Amino acid sequence: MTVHIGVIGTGMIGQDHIRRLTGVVTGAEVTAVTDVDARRAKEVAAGVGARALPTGQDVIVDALVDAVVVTSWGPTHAEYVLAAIEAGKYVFCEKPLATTAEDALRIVEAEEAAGRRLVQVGFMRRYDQGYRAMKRVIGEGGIGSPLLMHCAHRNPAAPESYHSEMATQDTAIHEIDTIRWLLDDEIVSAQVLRPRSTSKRFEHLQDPQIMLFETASGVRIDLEVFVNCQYGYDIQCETVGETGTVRLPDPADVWLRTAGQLRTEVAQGWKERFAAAFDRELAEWVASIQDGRLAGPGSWDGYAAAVISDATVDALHSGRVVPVRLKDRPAFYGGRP
Ligand code: NAD
Ligand code: ISE
Repeated sequence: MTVHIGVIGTGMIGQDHIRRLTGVVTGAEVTAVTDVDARRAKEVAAGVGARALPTGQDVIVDALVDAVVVTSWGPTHAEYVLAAIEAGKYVFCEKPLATTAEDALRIVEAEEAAGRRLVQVGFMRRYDQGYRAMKRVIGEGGIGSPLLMHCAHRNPAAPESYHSEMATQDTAIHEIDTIRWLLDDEIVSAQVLRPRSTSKRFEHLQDPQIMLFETASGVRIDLEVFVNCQYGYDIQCETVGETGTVRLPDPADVWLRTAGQLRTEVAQGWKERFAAAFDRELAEWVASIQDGRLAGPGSWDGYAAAVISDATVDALHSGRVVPVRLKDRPAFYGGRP
């Protein structure tokens, strides 16, 4: 069965997902798109033989759309996800699920009331080969009980519109989800340290930041977020356990020996670094719709990430260790994270 897909938001990642759903993933067809920039929507639609519709609501209720992909700006996500649930359609929403914990909770409640899982959140690192291997090792007891985790999330440069809170809301949100999923544990507190800022940033930005998280079982995580590191898009993660450590590999690339040097390339952006993970994420999403059983990160994960993100932003401003207060996880969403 072909899954007919409507895409809301035809910007950078919207276009990348449309290319993927059209040319990489089997069993999917993009039948409708929209964007507040109608000209852009029309151009993108023409490129894949889809229709450009005036609004997101039109896409959601369209009879030729079975499932919706939301790739518009973060603050618009909740409204579209709620409308898709109301229409009884599967919806894949890029991160964040919602920009407030209240909106994320409304989505959790709406989905529970609908009685079946309809929502998947775009936490694509769960589909990265290296992260999957790390989760397998931890789950099989390969390093004993995890005790510590060291992470770094570096981007080459951030635009002027990027502000200090976005280091959490836009960037660290990936690690917030990955930590919960890798450790099968819940984050219970957050703290943020402010090192000396790089001179290569816009004045208003605190960059880098060090975030410290603690989980319910007592694992401590340090995360460096550095979005003007200049040299590339670099994601690091090492988990230290009682009997060993497991570390994320660098993406495979050749090593060049020349002129007295040994060199390899560093990725320059998320598109390149996580290309294979995005492919797998959407392929598995489409396959799970065909099976009628969503299995990827869902509304509860989007809600938990939003609450932890709020606590981390609070910690940035207050300098305190801020506790994370999640609602009780509904039985509908199964066991821990
Ligand atoms: P973008 O600005 O390139 O594209 C967003 C598009 O949405 C724009 O074309 C804009 O006109 C359109 N839009 C905005 N409001 C809309 C609305 N109400 N209805 C319809 N269209 C609307 O941004 P982007 O980089 O593509 O990011 C989009 C989303 O994807 C963000 O939530 C971002 O956090 C997420 N993202 C995720 C990753 C990842 O690594 N998973 C990477 C990049 C972006
Ligand atoms: C961007 O939106 C992403 O999701 C990238 O993965 C992240 O590295 C970047 O900091 C965000 O702005």
